[in-house]
Amino acid sequence: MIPGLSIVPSFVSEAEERALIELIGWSRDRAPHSQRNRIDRYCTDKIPEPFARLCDRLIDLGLVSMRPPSISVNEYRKGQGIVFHVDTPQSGDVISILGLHSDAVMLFMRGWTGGDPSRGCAEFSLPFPRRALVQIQGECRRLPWLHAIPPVTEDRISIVFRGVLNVRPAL
Ligand SMILES: O=C(O)CCC(=O)C(=O)O
Repeated sequence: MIPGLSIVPSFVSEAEERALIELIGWSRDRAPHSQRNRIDRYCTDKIPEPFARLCDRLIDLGLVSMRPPSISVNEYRKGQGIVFHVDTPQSGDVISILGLHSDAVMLFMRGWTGGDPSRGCAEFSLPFPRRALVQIQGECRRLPWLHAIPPVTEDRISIVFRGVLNVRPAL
């Protein structure tokens, strides 16, 4: 495992997963997006109650030090993924990602090594089962580390909690 990378299996139950998918409004009749996955964003005062409860669970389990102020929902159709990237500094020190609806893989690469950046040159491959929570912080949160989701083999959703700052000791 890369330093700073961790996974919590079964962060939500199967019943909770079903309720979250219903809330997100997974709609099979929505026109498929050809390249990019669909993204919805929520900020501090407009976070739906079920997402707020997940934030409380993150705190109760000691996984974050504060309520994540920003939540994004990614909706991937079969064949869609997200290319290698590093999240912006505004995304905070800890990124927490809950995978729903299908299993996936998360790839990690240390800087560009040439070749197709969307697949193929990963140095570390993390199986990311549905209902698990992946946390990216510390070393793997920063360049030169990049992460990606290769094209998914089944429709998938992820809920991404951002904006959490590590509490630093006062000087
Ligand atoms: O969907 C995922 O599991 C990863 C999402 C991600 O890396 C991002 O939104 O920046």
